[in-house]
Amino acid sequence: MTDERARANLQPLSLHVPEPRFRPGDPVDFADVAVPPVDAARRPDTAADPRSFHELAFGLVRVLELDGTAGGQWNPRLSPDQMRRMLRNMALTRAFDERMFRAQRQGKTSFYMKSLGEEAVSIGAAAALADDDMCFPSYRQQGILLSRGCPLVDMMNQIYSNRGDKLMGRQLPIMYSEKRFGFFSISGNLTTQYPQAVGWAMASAAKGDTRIAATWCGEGSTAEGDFHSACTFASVYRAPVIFNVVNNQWAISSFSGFAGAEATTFAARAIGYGIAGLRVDGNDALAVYAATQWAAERARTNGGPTLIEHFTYRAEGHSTSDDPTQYRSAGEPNAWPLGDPVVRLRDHLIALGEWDEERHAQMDRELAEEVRAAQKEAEKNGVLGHGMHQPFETMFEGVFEQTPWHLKEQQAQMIAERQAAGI
Ligand SMILES: Cc1ncc(C[n+]2csc(CCOP(=O)(O)OP(=O)(O)O)c2C)c(N)n1
Ligand SMILES: [Mg+2]
Repeated sequence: MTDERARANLQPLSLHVPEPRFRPGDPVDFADVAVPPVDAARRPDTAADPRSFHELAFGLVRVLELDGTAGGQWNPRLSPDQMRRMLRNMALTRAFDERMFRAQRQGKTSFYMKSLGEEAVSIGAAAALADDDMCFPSYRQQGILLSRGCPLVDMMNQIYSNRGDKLMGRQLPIMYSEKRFGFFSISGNLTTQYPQAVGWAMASAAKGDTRIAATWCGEGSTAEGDFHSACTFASVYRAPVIFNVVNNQWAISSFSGFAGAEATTFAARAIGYGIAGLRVDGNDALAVYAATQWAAERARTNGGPTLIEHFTYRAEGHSTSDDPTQYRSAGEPNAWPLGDPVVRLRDHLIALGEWDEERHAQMDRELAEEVRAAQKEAEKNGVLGHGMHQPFETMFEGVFEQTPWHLKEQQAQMIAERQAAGI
């Protein structure tokens, strides 16, 4: 029976609606963002029981201090050549992004997404994975394709949906698909890649293969059901998969609190599924490398999945269609306490005596020229919106092995209508 009188003194029920700390015009202070020293996180054995290192889901795996020194148990001790390659790939990603962003502003394509400030997440992982491990990325991991040597012209052809676009203009610009480079087709439907990665990983194991899968999604995307069903399957079957959550604080204009960041970390999601969870400084390319290498070894030795949260910051807009000045303080990107991933690796190499400002500037000039030359080449195949780059009737092809009768009918009708209109 309900006792109305007993409840009479209670406050009415209410909901907590998260609110970001800084809005446009607010001064920014990230003093409460904990940045532990590099030796604070221990590195467990890759075969360890996930229950024995829960604290790693709440701390921050770091290798590079902000003064350019490196240390701690997670230091992967890479050679200067390996680190210079990673630095170059991050700088290439930045140069490519810059050029393609401008191409969108010049009306040569309809859409582009930069990864400014998050380059280490892709480049560190690509360096640690085997080249034939299968990647199921989101739309901000262009750095993987660039690391694996995908020709810039091919990527640009896709962005321009031109005659050279192997996807024949059927995907939104930047939603690449590159079987050659172990890069699964990007989907605009957030987080669908998560269960797909688990399925691929399970198939790899079922076939007795040695390749593993890795997948990426943003922190906002962890709110999707697909994220959770992927974690359940991976946990149950100990699938050889690495789950990367790129926590760049924002999901377009929604801050991370709407995906649960006020209550716990994203790495802590792993604990509920009984899988390994690591929270990593996402602006530290060496830490991303080390965590990925650890998770890859675990997966490849049948130790099961790892969930890695990459703590980073989206330094610019969500995409070319976004204007972050409308919803967040302009001071945030510069106040972000984990710095710039390119600068951090550069400073480390300089501190080692393996790099200098002049070589860095020279590298940037070379990369800008490489990207500019590729752009010129790609534009010979046309740009988006300027002409019909693919035979229009091909839009009905390539989905089904045998085109169904109703699509054949629509295709024929379209051809007839265009002929009648004299196009
Ligand atoms: C299922 C689904 N819901 C919503 C959208 C619209 N949408 C596209 S990107 C995005 C934000 C995703 O943010 P996050 O997962 O944090 O990734 P980020 O863009 O920060 O890398 C949203 C809501 C979508 N594409 N698919
Ligand atoms: Mg995000």
